[in-house]
Amino acid sequence: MIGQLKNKSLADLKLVNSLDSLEEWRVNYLGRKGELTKILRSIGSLPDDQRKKIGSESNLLRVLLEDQYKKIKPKLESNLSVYSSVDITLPGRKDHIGRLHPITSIIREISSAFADMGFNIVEGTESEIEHYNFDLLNIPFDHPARDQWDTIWLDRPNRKDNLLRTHTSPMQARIMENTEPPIRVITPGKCYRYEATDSTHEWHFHQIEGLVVGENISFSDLKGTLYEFAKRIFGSDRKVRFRCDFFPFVEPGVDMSIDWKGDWIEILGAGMVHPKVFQGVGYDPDKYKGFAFGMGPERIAMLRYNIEDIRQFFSNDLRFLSQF
Ligand code: FA5
Repeated sequence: MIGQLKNKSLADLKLVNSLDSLEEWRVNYLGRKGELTKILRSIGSLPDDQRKKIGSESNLLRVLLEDQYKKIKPKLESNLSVYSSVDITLPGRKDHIGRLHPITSIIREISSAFADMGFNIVEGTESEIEHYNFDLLNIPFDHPARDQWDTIWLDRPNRKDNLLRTHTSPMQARIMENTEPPIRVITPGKCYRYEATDSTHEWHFHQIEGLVVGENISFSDLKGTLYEFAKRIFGSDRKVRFRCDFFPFVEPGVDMSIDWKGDWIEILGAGMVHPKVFQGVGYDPDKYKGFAFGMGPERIAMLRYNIEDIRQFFSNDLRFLSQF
């Protein structure tokens, strides 16, 4: 009797496909007037020899059916929640697939050009202290060069010297303090300046700093490396211009511009590392020479992709961004 009931109840359970039909099944077998409940209630009136056997078999079956019920119920509920949260009558829409931001792509492209030339890649912090952003770069407190970078200062308890770095050059000293020459490294990252924006200036932008230090590094290494970089990014036909420039942490200093529709766009500042910078990090300036550069990936992306206004990169306009 119990065996037949077991087969029948399990066979019926296989037909259950909704919460309603599960409830019907439960009432049929486990409910107050259910078939198994009826047997359990009648046990007391059975003859002694059958009571024990039927009692334990029907109890085992009850446990089995209750277990099955508990397993199936959450499955049916979760199916229900999928259907209730998705409106399957809505017309299909195309998936929106994201892509890399053009500045991320250009930073990766430039980084891989330098990696091919044997440079390591290191990242630094965007929050800096005056010591690295200015002092170790030979920019003393009262030096007029500090005025070139109107700075965004950070309001920190017990610290008055915290700022958002105005350039990636502080990484020069941080790297030299922790490394022995020879050094050949680039450090990409974000910078911030409190300045008015225009078509070639943003108040936050990226730079890629480069630093090479060794015993026999000369100005021709600097020019050769930067020409090679320009060739790899813009092709060998694009016109490149070097001019003298001043940065307190290099001597001599230059800037490099790229031809832009008959005019020039400056993409980087560079020069031979100033002896005072070497002294500041404990390097012997008579033994070591080096060059450094700091380039702007936004300007390079403008030149590569023919973008007239730098502010478009961070205006978050998908009509612009989805063209890359
Ligand atoms: C510097 O920031 C120096 N630290 C570069 C340097 C490094 C010189 C190592 C010598 C040795 P400058 O302010 O010129 O220099 O900026 C370097 C490049 O960053 C610029 O050529 C430009 O490509 C980019 N850049 C500077 N200011 C902005 C800005 N407001 N918006 C977008 N790009 C900028």
